[in-house]
Amino acid sequence: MVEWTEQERGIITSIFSSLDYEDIGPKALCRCLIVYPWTQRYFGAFGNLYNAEAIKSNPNIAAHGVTVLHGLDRAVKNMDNIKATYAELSVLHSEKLHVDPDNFKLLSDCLTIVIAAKLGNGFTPETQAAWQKFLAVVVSALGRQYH
Ligand code: HNI
Repeated sequence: MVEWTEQERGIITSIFSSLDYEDIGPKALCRCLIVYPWTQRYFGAFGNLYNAEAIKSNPNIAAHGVTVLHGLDRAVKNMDNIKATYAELSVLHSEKLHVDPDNFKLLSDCLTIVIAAKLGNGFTPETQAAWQKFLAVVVSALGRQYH
């Protein structure tokens, strides 16, 4: 089981409490789809993804970016049991959506970049360390049900 220090818990909770889901979620997902275009293949039913502008103005993508952050919210609320919290979501991404689990890391990196840009100087090395540890646990939990 992953151990969290009080400082790490505090950092993760405070990032989420100040997070504007409607801003950060879409930006992170758009960045992932633009920087790693092969990730677009899972969003064929989402409408126009023709170029970066189309992706950034696609309302379905924006809405899904918010959904992903709400998914992360569940991990924040269950930091001591992220694996079990994501068991079902992992099965969904594996068996139904057939998302290559390598992509979880790509999206989480995009999220880190967007949050770092937002926090500016507030994104200290300690903040980055706690944040990336959190995302690494999320990525591992989402990849658990793949076989
Ligand atoms: Ni993901 C659906 C959370 C990474 C492709 N995804 C969801 C849902 C949540 C979610 C929550 C909604 C589930 C439901 O309807 O019950 N996804 C997350 C999280 C991460 C993640 C927390 C990682 C941080 N998903 C990814 C990645 C891809 C991805 C990296 C593809 C590149 N997800 C999808 C697709 C759907 C999806 C596709 C279904 C969307 C739809 O509405 O059809």
